[in-house]
Amino acid sequence: MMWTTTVLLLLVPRLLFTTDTGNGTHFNHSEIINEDFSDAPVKDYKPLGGVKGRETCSIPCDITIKLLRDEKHSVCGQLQQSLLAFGRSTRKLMRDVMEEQQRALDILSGQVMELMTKVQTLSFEVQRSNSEMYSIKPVQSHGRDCSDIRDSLVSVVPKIPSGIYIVHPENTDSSFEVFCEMDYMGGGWTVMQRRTDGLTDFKRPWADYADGFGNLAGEHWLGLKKVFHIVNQKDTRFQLHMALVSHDDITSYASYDDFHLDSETQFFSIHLGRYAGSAGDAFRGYEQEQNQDTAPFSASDVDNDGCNPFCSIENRTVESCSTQHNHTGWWFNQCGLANLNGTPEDMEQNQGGRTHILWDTWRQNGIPHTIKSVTMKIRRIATNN
Ligand SMILES: [Ca+2]
Repeated sequence: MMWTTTVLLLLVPRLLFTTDTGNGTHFNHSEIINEDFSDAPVKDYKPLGGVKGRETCSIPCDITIKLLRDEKHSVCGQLQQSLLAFGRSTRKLMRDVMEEQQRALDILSGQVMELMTKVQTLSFEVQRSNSEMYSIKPVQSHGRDCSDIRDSLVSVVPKIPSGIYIVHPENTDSSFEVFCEMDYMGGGWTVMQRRTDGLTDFKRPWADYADGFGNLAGEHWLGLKKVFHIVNQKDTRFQLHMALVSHDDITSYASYDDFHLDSETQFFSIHLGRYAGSAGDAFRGYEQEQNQDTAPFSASDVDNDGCNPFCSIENRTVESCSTQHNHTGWWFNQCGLANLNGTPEDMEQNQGGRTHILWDTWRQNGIPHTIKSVTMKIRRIATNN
């Protein structure tokens, strides 16, 4: 069996590394025979079956040798065919495996594409829900003031919601939150004061009136510094609008165009344009000494009220209009006929001092209305571009 083992050792590596290309893919039968089955072994051949020597052969030795050689050739041929078949089946198996893997890859590829499409759809869905959230929680849009925000959103948002927005007026380093009324008289109103329930204490010193206080969504004073920044932007003109509601739910308003404030060094003196409205021009009053236009702001600890050392009001001597008006802040001028920072409560309960919201020119049958709520708001009315 030695020769069979030799043939296998020689043939198997060659068959395993054979490819289908080229002329070298098939074995040269004669070469194999020449390599491994040369006539040389004939000399050393020892007959099988205990045959020893030419003299012991039952059949002529050369015939036996020929038969054995033919048998070797036949076995070798069969072995070669088997190995070739093995090689073919191996290559076919590899092709099948590769085709199977390709099909699996195609399926995975399709699944990846499907997942990517789903991710894209979900992204669009998230963007859409974000834009819907925007209308519920509007503190996301920035602009110079509420009019600027209104102008930038009006073409992209069908209904701009009222609420708290962030503004960054021109020529300032600071951004701050304001309440924007977007559904009142065309929208774009920045609320600078709101008084509705009396729960917020308006007895405040100068610093609070300068910086602002209260709850933007409810009662608050935006702050003179912030209002100054908004109304002193380049190429802008602002309208000041006071909306009043009486205890018996009658509404009225007073409006001034070209409203602006001086800086803090000038105590935020107020400047008012033309009056329009149904509540009367309480800021200017009926007489010159009642006129609050151009008056500086006063608070309980900063006295610019024109009563120096005192005023005589309704037969009473008044040194401080702020003290007279429940320690609130306002553009008092010899106290005057307006102070919207008073308390929204019944006048009958406030004998003596003037603690209530005052707009003395809004009257019914000669008697001032009792005011239960007020909102002061500003809006751009024109640009000079
Ligand atoms: Ca005074």
